[in-house]
Amino acid sequence: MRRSLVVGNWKMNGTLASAKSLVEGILAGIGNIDGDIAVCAPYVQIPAVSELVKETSLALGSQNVADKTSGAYTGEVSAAMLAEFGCKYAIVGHSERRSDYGDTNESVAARFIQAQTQNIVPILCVGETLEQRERNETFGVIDEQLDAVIKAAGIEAFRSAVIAYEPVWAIGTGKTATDDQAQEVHAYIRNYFAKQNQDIAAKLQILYGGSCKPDNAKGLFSMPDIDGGLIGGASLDADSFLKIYHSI
Ligand code: 3PY
Repeated sequence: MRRSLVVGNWKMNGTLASAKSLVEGILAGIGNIDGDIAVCAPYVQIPAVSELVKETSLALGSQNVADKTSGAYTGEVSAAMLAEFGCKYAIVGHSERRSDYGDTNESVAARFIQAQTQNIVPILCVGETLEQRERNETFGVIDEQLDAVIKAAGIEAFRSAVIAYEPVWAIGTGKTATDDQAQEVHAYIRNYFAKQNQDIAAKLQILYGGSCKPDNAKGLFSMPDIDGGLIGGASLDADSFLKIYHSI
């Protein structure tokens, strides 16, 4: 009943030329499978990628969005600006934003709300650090991250949102959660929503992110509560990204 979704998070990589050839490579191999696919490009590459993906089944997203509507916020990019270029998704609360740029649960909630004001689907990232996992705090951390968004946006907002579970210890480290470790947390997240609204929980797409690669995607995506992936490094190569997409 849930559609699968694979999203590339390019992070701060590439040039205009490499972004274009990556998109062309992805478009050439997308095929016709029953699942959704998107790339989240750096802001300045969004206009060019937007032209290339027009009228294709490859959707476009951003890696962040401002927590305010408009005004004197130097360096920020609003949801309305992203909507002008046809962004369908916006990643919010990626752990790199939380740890390196001071994004808090509250500012992530504000970004989530801003995205939805422009019909952009927020991809809300949640996940624990290694220290938190070792202290058995994984579920408590995820509760706090989700509680903050539900408090600000309301549970109904999750009818048009995606969750990405990204254990921080698996990001950029080459370490991946095992299929069972990931499934355990995905099931926990689904159950967290089910306690508030069964229908929303059943329909919510929950992606796994964190060193997801062509050789581990199939196992992860075969788990009952994993609906696809948010892909870092492996999304920078068209063949790897397509192999992951074709694993759904
Ligand atoms: C990773 O896979 O490293 C990611 O951070 C995906 O967002």
